[in-house]
Parts: sequence; C-alpha cells; structure tokens
Amino acid sequence: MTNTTPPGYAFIAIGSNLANPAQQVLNAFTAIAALPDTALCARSSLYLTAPVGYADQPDFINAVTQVRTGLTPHQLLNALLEIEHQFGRERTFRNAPRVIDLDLLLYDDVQQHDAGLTLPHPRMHERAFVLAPLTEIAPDITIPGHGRAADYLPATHDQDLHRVEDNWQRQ
Ligand code: PH2
Ligand code: MG
Ligand code: MG
Repeated sequence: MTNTTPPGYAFIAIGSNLANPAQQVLNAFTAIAALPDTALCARSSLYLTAPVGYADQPDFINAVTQVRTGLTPHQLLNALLEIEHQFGRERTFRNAPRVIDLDLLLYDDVQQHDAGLTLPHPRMHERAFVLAPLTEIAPDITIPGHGRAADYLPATHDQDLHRVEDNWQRQ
C-alpha cells in the first residue's frame, strides 16, 4: 500500500495480563515493526503494573513504542486492531483481562475526535502505566491540549508500577 501522506510519528501503548504477558508485549513490538510503511524508532522497558479501573484481575505488563509511519492515524489504528485480533484478543467487558491491548496514544500533534479514534488518547495523562514508559523514551513529549507528559506523572504516584528488565522472562 502506498500513501501520499508524509510520514508521521506515533506513540503506541502496549498492555497484556494473560498468557505470558511479557512475551506477548515483546511479540507485539515485532508485529508493529512488521507493519507496512512503518519503522520502530524506540521502545520502552517493560513495566509490571497493578490493574487500573477493574482491580480483580492479574497484574499487567505495559510498555510504549514510538513508530515512524506512512499510515494515516486511522490506517494505523486499524492495523493495531488487526494485530490484537491475530493475537487472540477477545472483548468481553470494559477493562477485562486481555492477551494484548494496543492503544494509539499520539500521532504527531494531531487532535481529533471521531467515532473510531480520539487523539490524544483521552485517558493517557491519568495513567502511570502509560506515562512512565512514554517519558522513559520521550522525556520532553507534549500531550496536545494538556502539556508535558512528565508533569502528569506525580499525580499518578499511587498507581503501583515497577520497571522490569527487558530480559525478565527470557532468563
Ligand atoms: N488497561 C486498561 C485498564 N487498566 N491497567 C493496567 N495496569 N494496565 C493496562 O494496560 C490497563 C489497565 C484499559 O485498556
Ligand atoms: Mg487500553
Ligand atoms: Mg485498547
């Protein structure tokens, strides 16, 4: 597929809390890097995080990756949903346990809200499991309409989170 749009930079949040979560997240980096017209620029460490929102479920592994892509925001979103499907994601109830969740956080400085896609991701600034890995790879990143991501991190200090080594599951 060839696009006429110039490449954009996007940040994607990855989360898993089923079926060997760390391996799922590592596999997701590989799947995202293999998308057409898309290259991985950076990836964070893996983070072990307590569930936010619906507490009665296993801890998560979370991470963030930055890509450079010729896909438009909607094309990228659809590609991420397709990867979720390939990984066996089942949608039961909101915030339910999942093998993989791929959320488009930011696409350049785009601000948009339509039926399928809101940018920036509307809850990203409230979530330590997004802000910690995001600011690890992009310390000065700004969330359009909000401000510096790093400035939102202190308010999330009650959300339990630990950075885990990249080889955490491989040893
Ligand atoms: N995702 C959610 C809701 N709660 N909690 C953690 N720790 N990690 C997540 O990825 C997560 C969550 C909705 O997608
Ligand atoms: Mg999510
Ligand atoms: Mg999602």
